[in-house]
Amino acid sequence: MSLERTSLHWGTYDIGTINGEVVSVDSAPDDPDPSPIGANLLGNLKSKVRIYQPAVRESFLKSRLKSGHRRGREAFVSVSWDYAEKLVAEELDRVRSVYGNESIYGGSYGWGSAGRFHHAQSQLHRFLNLIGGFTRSVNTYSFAAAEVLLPYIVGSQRPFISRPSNWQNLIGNTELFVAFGGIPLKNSQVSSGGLSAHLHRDYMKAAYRAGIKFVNVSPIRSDTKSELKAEWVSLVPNTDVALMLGLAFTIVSENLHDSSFLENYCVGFEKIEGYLFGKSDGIKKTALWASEICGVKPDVITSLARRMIARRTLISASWSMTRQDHGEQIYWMTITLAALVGQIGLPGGGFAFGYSAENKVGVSGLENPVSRLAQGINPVTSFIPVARIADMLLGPGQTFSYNGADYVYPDIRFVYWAGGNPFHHHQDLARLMRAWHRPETIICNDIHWTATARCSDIVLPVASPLERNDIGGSPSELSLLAMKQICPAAGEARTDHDILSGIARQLGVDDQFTEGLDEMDWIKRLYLETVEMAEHESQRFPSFEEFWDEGEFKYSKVKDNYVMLREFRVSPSRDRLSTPSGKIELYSEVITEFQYKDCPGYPTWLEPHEWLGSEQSRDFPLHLITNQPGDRLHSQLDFGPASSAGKVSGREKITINPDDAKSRSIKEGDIVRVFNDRGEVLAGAHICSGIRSSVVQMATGAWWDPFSNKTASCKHGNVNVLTKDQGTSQLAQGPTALSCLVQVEPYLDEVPDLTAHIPPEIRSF
Ligand SMILES: Nc1nc2c(c(=O)[nH]1)N[C@H]1C(S)=C(S)[C@@H](COP(=O)(O)OP(=O)(O)OC[C@H]3O[C@@H](n4cnc5c(=O)[nH]c(N)nc54)[C@H](O)[C@@H]3O)O[C@H]1N2
Ligand SMILES: Nc1nc2c(c(=O)[nH]1)N[C@H]1C(S)=C(S)[C@@H](COP(=O)(O)OP(=O)(O)OC[C@H]3O[C@@H](n4cnc5c(=O)[nH]c(N)nc54)[C@H](O)[C@@H]3O)O[C@H]1N2
Ligand SMILES: [Mo]
Repeated sequence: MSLERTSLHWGTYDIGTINGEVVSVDSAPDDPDPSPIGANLLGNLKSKVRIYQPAVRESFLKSRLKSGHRRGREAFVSVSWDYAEKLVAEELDRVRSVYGNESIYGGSYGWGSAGRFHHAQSQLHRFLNLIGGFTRSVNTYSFAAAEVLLPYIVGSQRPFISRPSNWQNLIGNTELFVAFGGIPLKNSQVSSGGLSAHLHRDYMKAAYRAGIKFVNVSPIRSDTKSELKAEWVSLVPNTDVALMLGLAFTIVSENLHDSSFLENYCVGFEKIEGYLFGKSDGIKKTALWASEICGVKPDVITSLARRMIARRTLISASWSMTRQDHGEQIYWMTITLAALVGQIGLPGGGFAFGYSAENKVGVSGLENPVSRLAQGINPVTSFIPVARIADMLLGPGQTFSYNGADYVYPDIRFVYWAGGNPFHHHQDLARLMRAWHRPETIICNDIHWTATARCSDIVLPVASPLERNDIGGSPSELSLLAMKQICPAAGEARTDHDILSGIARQLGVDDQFTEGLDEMDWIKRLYLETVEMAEHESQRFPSFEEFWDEGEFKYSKVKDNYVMLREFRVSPSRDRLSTPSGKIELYSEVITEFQYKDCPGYPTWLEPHEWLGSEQSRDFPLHLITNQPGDRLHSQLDFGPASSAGKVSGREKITINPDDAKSRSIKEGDIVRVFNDRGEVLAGAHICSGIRSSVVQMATGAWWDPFSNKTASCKHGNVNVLTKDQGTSQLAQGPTALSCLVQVEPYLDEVPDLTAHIPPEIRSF
């Protein structure tokens, strides 16, 4: 057995292999809380769903352009690399000369694997830029609403979304931690880019020992670990804005708000006050009003409001809050509530987003630059907000609004995806499939036969992160990581870099693409650039060779006491925010001028398109929460042992409250049908009193496995068959997967076999 250490998005492991297959996965000894997700690596390199050879969809090979409607339903033909490279190059050349580079969609959203050099999307963008550019996507699925909104409210976005005051600062200062959407420890198992030590569990324990009282505001009790003994405020999903308005009304009507903070650091309090007292709509946002919407008792709301004022209080909201209809409002309201309390910029107080959403959030307080692969310049200007992909493919030439302007969807003829799985991540998969029929050519580079690979025309096999060298890290993580090749690539798999170099050669741009460097040259370059960017830091970096031998470089400079917005608090005139007023904008004139009904000029309770108070709840009376899986990263390695162990009766688990189960005659372990008017999926029932009644929960990431030819279905439990594909608002156009109603019933038919983890039929040329 050979043993080597490397890092992945979910941790650093000593990996044992025999004959090119993973047989043991042991977490690095100094990881205090290793992630069990690592076990999914066992047997993954030579699994039956591995893509071993370049392959072309059968009728694409025969009749190319006229067969888009057959995507996902046919056999593939294996071809040589030479053939595949030429075919991709010919198609790219044809499309760009006939329709222009705008017709190439290269957004290619997705996490790919850890590592700065082999980051699939960066490689693809670098390549596409060299051949004239592509239509791109902007923002993320994670928190698009925040990315677009926050610059208007607090002047920028990333520092607020992913760098809240760190735990070191909370411990000893915070007294009350009110967590909207909880602080789910399961999510801190990962960090995009790689990590070496999982730190949140220890910080949470220390915070508990330091006497911080936690309040978990969520329909799901386990969103805060039981060790924290959090008070559980269970609310109707998607009603947090109403609850916060009830809290705000209590504070202002009892004259408990911090007038001096509001005057010196904020603009727009009068508008908020007017809205709270019903000046604009005749409705007072009392605790009773809020209670009727959010289902939390009025006295719980008033007492929480008073405690928030009396204690040093941190008000946090999870990233998931932005992935619901009108997801902009909740972050705006969180900031507004924190402004009324008046502790923004003080140790342990204020607002925060995303604690433990990834390992790096709330830990270091650092912003260490890590070099990325240079991607060049994209001469094409067309773009979409990332979650509008189906709209774009279905509606070329149509106009869409985004962030204060109107744009037109380009006419996409060619799609290239590397490092993402839209048939995992996008909403309303049947609709996506209809849209996916339209382009003339779809290419996918992946390691495994995911749904996206199966629904593509040309599929190129990628070397997994264990089969290549790389450098890992991310600005708020605590180390730079040497990612070492564990074994040679299986079958004919190649790195994305090598695949794209081959296509670049066909198109005459390989010299610019590779710059004549090999893998280790690139890794060394990225390391040296990282060192150069950090030169002002006092810490001495080792030589590249020392770093590579050592396997890791730990940053010594961790901010012990990072307080978000401390400088602004100390001197609001010197450290102005980059908002128009230089202050926190509880009311934004700029947003008001956009005149978006679905995103007015101050935080507002707007009913989601689907929630338990809406009409559809008569037919579909359960709110489905589709959150991140605890036992895998999204859809990656869903067939692995850790992910498989989490399934119930072989299907994705659905957690259901005992009352809802009883009234439907559902027992633990039963296979159930979960459905709405967009589709149906099978799932395995888990009955649990830790979920609010009328709410059910399923994790994302079960590989899509439609009943034969019925795209609006899944035998396995892919939740995105059920979710709605609609933007958060005209401002951000973010995804709204978390606003989704369903019905659940026992599944009484014969249970079909799963086929998602079996590759499509592959014929020889
Ligand atoms: N209903 C619902 N849907 C959601 C969410 C939700 O909360 N609810 N969350 C959303 C969020 S926040 C996100 S970020 C997305 C995540 O969506 P994705 O990032 O698309 O999900 P992954 O499963 O990580 O997909 C990564 C793909 O890249 C492949 N891959 C890994 N390494 C490499 C490589 O080196 N090269 C290439 N070419 N391929 C590689 C993997 O095999 C996998 O197929 O999902 C979104 N979808
Ligand atoms: N293990 C693991 N960790 C991950 C990932 C993964 O795939 N696996 N994915 C990573 C990615 S890409 C991202 S973006 C982050 C996402 O991080 P988050 O967005 O924080 O993660 P989620 O688990 O989707 O949602 C957190 C919780 O919000 C609660 N919630 C949902 N809707 C509502 C609501 O309307 N009101 C309230 N009060 N609560 C609600 C749910 O109960 C849910 O458990 O996680 C990252 N971490
Ligand atoms: Mo995400």
